[in-house]
Amino acid sequence: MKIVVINGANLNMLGIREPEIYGRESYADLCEKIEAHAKNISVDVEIFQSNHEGALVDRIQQAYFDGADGLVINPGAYTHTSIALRDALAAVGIPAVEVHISNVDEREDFRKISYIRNICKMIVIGHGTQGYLEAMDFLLEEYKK
Ligand code: DHK
Repeated sequence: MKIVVINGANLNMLGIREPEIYGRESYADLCEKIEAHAKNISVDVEIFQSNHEGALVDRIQQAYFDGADGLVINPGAYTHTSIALRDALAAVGIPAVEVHISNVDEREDFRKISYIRNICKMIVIGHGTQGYLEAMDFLLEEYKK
């Protein structure tokens, strides 16, 4: 099974940005954690981060052409703004899980809107970086069905 983990705007700033909200782990720590988990559950994983909306669209499309079986996506702020990301997820039809480190439903009202939520099979919010691993486990279970 091949999973692509896609992170959007400002997630490269983990550990530096608002640690009281996003924690003290760096982006490199997150990538290490994802890679170690992938090894444990025997899935192939590729991790991608960009601050640019179009690059995220390109990476979603690329996942289709690469034959990816699942997507874990945290678009950062593009969650709340991007019809293009929603359309890309709908276009490729790859089972996807929306992840947010913080509990977006308990923050500002504008964070309660997600353009991708009803395209995704599941959402994990407010579980910190552990949420990425839960999303991978879910996708693996779906894949086995
Ligand atoms: C990350 C961001 O960058 C925010 O724009 C989202 C999300 C929340 C997170 O919790 O991972 O609103």
